[in-house]
Amino acid sequence: MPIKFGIEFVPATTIDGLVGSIVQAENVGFDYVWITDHYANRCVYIALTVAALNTKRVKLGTGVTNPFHVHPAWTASAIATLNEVSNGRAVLGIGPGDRSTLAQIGINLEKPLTVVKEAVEVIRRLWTGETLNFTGDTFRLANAKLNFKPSTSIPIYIGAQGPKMLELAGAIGDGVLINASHPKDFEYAIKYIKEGATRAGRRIEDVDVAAYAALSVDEVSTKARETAKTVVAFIIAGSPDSVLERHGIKKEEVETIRGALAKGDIPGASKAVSDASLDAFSISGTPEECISKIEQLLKIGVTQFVAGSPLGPKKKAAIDIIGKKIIAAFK
Ligand code: F42
Repeated sequence: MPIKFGIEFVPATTIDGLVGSIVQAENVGFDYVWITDHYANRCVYIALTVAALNTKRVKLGTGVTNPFHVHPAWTASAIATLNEVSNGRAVLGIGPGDRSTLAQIGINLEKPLTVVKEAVEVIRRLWTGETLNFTGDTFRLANAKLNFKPSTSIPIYIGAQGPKMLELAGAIGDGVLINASHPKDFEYAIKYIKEGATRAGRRIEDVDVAAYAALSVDEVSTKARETAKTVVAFIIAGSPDSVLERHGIKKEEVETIRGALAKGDIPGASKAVSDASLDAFSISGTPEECISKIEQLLKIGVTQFVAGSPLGPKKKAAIDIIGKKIIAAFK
């Protein structure tokens, strides 16, 4: 199976601006468009609908929504509607949600594993047209039924980094979206996905393992790497100690970055990002350098590469380079 290519879009700009980039991504050969979901950005479903109306081939998904903020019955209806509007191109990406964003609106991430597991079951069962009576630990539905059902089967991808969430994705996901860029993180993740799959009587081949990576590409390597520094500073600031230790990131570097970001000093945080950190938390460089890193991920078992922010110093040029040089190299 050739590797599939996806691209992440953050609806932080107007939908008008976003849709031009989505059409460009379809034209240069991407297979999947994933749009992030945070309440503070433009609404993911409106962005996906406009994308559906302006594209023909690319698959379109939430990357990722969460069942703490949005009830799974609502998600089941929204994604089934997107599937209609896009002629069967919808995919659902769902994860526990971003802890700090949800905290801003008073939502605590309690029992994230149970909530995601139950949400996926509720959504799948509603999609079958079943009249659902469901008593879970976190969701209760009584005589719930959709008045329509998807005409094609819709894959569900689970956003996961932690061992238990990765196992769950292996057990019940059609795919898994892993926010990471380095082979070590995928070796770690695939071990747990495999365990989950095996325990559920499935095979890892049943799961599309997607690397949701921070990519920055430019014909000039230093320009690409400089651009990746801000994203990497934020990744380091939000990473648990276990992940920072896995990559041997020095404590002083982490403290400098976190201290600068706490003061709103983004240039200061970016300046503190070392070359080693750039390599641990991004794929950045020339197209050839990026291709060789993606090849390493393929060997480990990654089956979809999702080009995540920042893409490159200039977004439009970067999407073209990814299509013409990187995607073309794997065809
Ligand atoms: N989050 C967003 O809010 N919006 C996005 O657009 C978004 C995109 C995205 C894309 C890819 C991706 O991989 C993640 C993305 N995220 C996005 C983040 C995502 O929503 C999650 O925050 C992120 O994936 C972190 O998830 P995690 O796998 O690390 O899970 C956390 C919550 C965790 O604690 N996991 C533990 C584990 O081991 O996996 C589970 C702990 C556990 O078992 N808990 C028990 C339970 O029932 O849940 C309860 C234990 C107890 O005693 O309470």
